[in-house]
Amino acid sequence: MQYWATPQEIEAFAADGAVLLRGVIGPEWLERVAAAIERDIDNPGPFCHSYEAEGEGRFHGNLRVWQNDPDFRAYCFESGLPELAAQFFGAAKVNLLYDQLFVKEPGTTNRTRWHNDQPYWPVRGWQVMSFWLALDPTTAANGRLEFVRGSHRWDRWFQPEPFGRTVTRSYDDNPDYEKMPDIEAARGDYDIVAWDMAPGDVIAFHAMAVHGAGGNRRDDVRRRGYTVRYTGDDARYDTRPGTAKPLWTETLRDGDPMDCDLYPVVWQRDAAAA
Ligand SMILES: O=C(O)CCC(=O)C(=O)O
Repeated sequence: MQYWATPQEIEAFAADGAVLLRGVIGPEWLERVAAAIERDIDNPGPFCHSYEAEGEGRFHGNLRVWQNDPDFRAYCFESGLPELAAQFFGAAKVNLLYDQLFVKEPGTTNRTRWHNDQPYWPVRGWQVMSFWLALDPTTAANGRLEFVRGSHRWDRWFQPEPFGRTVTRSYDDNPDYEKMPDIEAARGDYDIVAWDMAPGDVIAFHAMAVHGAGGNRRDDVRRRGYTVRYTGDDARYDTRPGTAKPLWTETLRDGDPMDCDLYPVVWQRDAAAA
């Protein structure tokens, strides 16, 4: 069943840059995505970027997984998230940007460093957002996401840094980006917001929102997160330096609308009305 955001949720997203949506994804999709995650861990695609675990655990990351597995693809296209993105954007068209896995196994103490997403991505425009799906009960103890409230409106582009020591950077420095301040060391100076989540809950967040996550300090609960990212009407391909090379395409030139095989149109108002 399609999840529609309430006016309060849309307002919270606009003001805070992130909002928790409860029970967006039902048991059937959860089962399909969970099975696809296990397939990806066993047989990861070319963009796998597992981060070296600091503890006993394992931090499995991968992107563009929709291109490898029909169930990830179906989720990105048919789970109702494109329509939901259109609702948040107020857009007539939604493109899939890409999807990404973040699986922290029990005992994986790695933090996900504070960052904002759009500096990594070859896209400009305001209508760029993500939906982070929890597949496990997620709390402060096993690495729930945290956001700096309102940071999407700072208009600050922070230099991406790898999430793990062994990850090869897939992007260059951009001289116009600034260094991320040490938010962790000065948490009290920031308005940090976070939510405990149940499987099927989703956090909708803006691509410029500053966010991070703790490690999974539980020894009995995984923390499987699956993010899908979409763009709306005003998004344009952007060849500025510093973006992640696995997201580059030869098909588009700077300033083009996103539409192409890598960034397919997944929802259109005209088609939905027909
Ligand atoms: O799940 C995590 O640890 C990080 C998620 C994240 O940064 C994202 O989805 O943009």
